[in-house]
Amino acid sequence: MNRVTKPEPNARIVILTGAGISQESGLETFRDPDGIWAKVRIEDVATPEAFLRDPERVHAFYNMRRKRALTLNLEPNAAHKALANLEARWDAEVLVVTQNVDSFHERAGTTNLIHMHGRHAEARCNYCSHVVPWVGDMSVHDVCEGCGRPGGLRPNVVWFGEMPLEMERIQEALAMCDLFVSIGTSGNVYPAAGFVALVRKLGRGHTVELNLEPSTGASLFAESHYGRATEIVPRYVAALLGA
Ligand code: BJW
Repeated sequence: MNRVTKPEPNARIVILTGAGISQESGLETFRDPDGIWAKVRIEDVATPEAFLRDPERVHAFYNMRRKRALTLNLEPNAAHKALANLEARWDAEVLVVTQNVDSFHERAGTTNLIHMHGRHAEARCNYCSHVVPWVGDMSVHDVCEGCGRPGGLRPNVVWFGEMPLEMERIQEALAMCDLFVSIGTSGNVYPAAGFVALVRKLGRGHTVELNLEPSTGASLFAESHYGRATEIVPRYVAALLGA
């Protein structure tokens, strides 16, 4: 690994993760050649308009992914575990902001975590916004336990054209951070793709990219390390912790 710039021990750290960190746990990424968007069209499954037009199709897509994630005994990998270890051992705040809808970060032990694109193991009611955990298949016939109406339940994920979750808290953390690390994301989807520019504009944090290959915004990062997440993330974390 190239030289790692070590922040002060009291540095506040924000870590953005994307599909690449979960790839070696057995989940598909979105934009790699064999990724999800090579097999289905975004307009058919990942917009509010798609859900209005054909809710059964959207449910089938998310039921398939939820089932895969929950039944194949997929496990958090060394990269998820390294980030949990960093949070446990670092003296100042470590906030993980994930675009992923899987639960690997929390299962690895990360507690200070924002799921900015939601979680696929939850349902949200379009009528009353009630959110409940959801493990099985979801359908247009399911009834919301909050308002008692059928037909409004959808996966609690953020589709294109919808506002990602907890943006205010994320923006505050980016403005205050001393170190911003982006892991396993292609840098194609906003607002997450704009976080590195925001940190630079605010003039505070050191910026680092850890990815399989340079992302779309690679030139904006002050430091970068390329390779598989299960190799470079534990090595990077060990360097931060001085191990
Ligand atoms: C490895 C690895 C290994 C592989 N180790 N690395 C025009 C210009 C600018 C913006 C817009 C525009 N038109 C529309 C927009 C906005 C739009 C947008 O960004 N569109 C772009 C496509 C242009 N964004 C939105 O609509 C968002 N909302 C929004 O903007 O609200 C308004 C707003 C205004 C102001 C402030 C705030 C908000 C919502 C976006 C919702 C995205 N939803 C999805 C689906 C979630 C549910 C689900 O899972 O089904 O989120 S799409 C999908 O992409 C998913 C992901 O979270 C997201 C990002 O993907 P990610 O994680 O980067 O995955 P990949 O596959 O792209 O990349 C993987 C990377 O890992 C690659 O680099 C690999 O090399 C690497 N990798 N294996 C390490 N083993």
